[in-house]
Amino acid sequence: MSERIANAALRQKVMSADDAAALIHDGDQIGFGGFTGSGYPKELPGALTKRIQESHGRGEKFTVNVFTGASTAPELDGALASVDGIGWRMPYQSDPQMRSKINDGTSFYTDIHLSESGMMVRQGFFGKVDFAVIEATRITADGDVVLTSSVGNNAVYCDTAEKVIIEVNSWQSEDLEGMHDIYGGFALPPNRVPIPITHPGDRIGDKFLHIPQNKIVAIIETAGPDRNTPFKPIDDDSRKIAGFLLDFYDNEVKQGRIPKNLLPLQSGVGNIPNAVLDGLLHSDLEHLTSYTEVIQDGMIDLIDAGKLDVASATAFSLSPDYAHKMNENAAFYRDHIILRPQEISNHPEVIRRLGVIGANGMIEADIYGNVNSTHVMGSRMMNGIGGSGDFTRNAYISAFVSPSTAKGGAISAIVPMVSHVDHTEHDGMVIITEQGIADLRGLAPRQRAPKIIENCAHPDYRPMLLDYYERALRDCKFKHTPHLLGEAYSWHTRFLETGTMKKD
Ligand code: 0RQ
Repeated sequence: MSERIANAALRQKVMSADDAAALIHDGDQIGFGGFTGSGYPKELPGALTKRIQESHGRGEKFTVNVFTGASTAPELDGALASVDGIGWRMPYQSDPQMRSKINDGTSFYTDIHLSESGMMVRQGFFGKVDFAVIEATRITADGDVVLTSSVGNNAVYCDTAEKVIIEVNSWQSEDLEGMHDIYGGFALPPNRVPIPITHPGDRIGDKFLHIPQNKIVAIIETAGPDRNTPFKPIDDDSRKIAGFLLDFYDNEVKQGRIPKNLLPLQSGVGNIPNAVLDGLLHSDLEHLTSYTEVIQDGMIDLIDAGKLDVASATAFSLSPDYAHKMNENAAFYRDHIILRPQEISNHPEVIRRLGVIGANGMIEADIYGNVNSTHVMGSRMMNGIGGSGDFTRNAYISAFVSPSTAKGGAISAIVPMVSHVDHTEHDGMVIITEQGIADLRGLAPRQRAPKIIENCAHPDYRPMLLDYYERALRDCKFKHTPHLLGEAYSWHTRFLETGTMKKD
């Protein structure tokens, strides 16, 4: 048995994943650890999938309700979804199988701001949590748990669940100990107190997760890697978008609105944020800080180059090479990285206080600056709002970044009216595509529209958007936010009917 379980009583609870899965029943609500493919349980979900499949084979009903931190991996979301094992899911996902079960109506999905998901569990809005299933790298002699590559909602699920199952994963570095900062000061209103973070590097909690031992019903030993996906090479459009964003920051410094080393940075995941981090690496900026959700490869490069003093997040989202590097050098990186519960990494109060500057991806924006991050053509769920709302609404400056077209040019990312709204015109401040940047701060709707169309829309769609806007301005009775309601969604319906938003 692994020496990673140092507590004698807990060693007695080691069992196989199959035996642990046998404790779970139809209708159970399970809070799984895991955030963007990091720190999720590796074996119990597969064993549970098998159990569900066998039940279905006998004609019995068996689904579970799945709570997580954010997205997980094919071994968790993918496996359970593939056997129609998930009745309801929250708060974020990005797995192709899970996505298709949400969109074909098999599974309910409640898409929630990541900062609010744990809070709502504590408030009891989702009912009783039956099991928490989390991953640890080590359990101390005192029974304290050292988490792995994400914190996510682990603490809230262990606090609220009736029973806890822990996977102790020997693939994860034991040197992660000391990187986590588990804040336990959550209370329900009216007893809340300020969260005492005034700098991204502040530690306010404990390095261990404390779980009452009588709740722990099973421990499983595992050795599997996280779902670490390689980043695509940075493409030209991403580089252009990153260039616009960095020039914009540079100008903000020149205008005296932000300090020379910027303010704590938040970036979404993906190709464009990666290009932004690469741009920062090749800039002369120093003493950067980050208060964000996930640590990506580019942040590790910035730490290595001595440019990023500290990064606060709730999880890693690393490529396989960088995950290996983290496992080898966690003792070094833990002086520069803090992993917090997502209730804290994404907390509006802290984001607002620190003056975080954020940049997130989008599906589409409209000519007035409303943004859709989640639904393709208004109905098909892509991933979820994730942390984009937590940061956008509360950041000092919040930008949305996207190529100006999708699907080989058949879709314009700038449309007359968004087909679903996640971030209203009141939230986002700056929109950037490879065509250019629209700084919307302080602008009224009629000042915004021409700017977004001229600066951000693709030339193939610019005349169509201008034509729509000018006719709306002429024909709509009310001039504050002019629209032609009968036509506002014609771009989306045309795409659904013909496969392109372009006219003949
Ligand atoms: O689909 O892969 O099938 O071709 O959306 O688009 O351009 O590769 O960009 O990976 O950054 O994702 C908004 C989805 C953008 C993401 C979104 C299609 C496009 C492609 C991906 P294919 P790209 P990205 C921190 C913050 C919400 C959560 C968030 C997201 C696929 O950024 O999920 O911000 N954001 N979290 O073809 C139809 C359009 C489209 C479109 C793109 N207008 N119409 N399809 N696509 N635009 C992280 C966390 O919270 C964990």
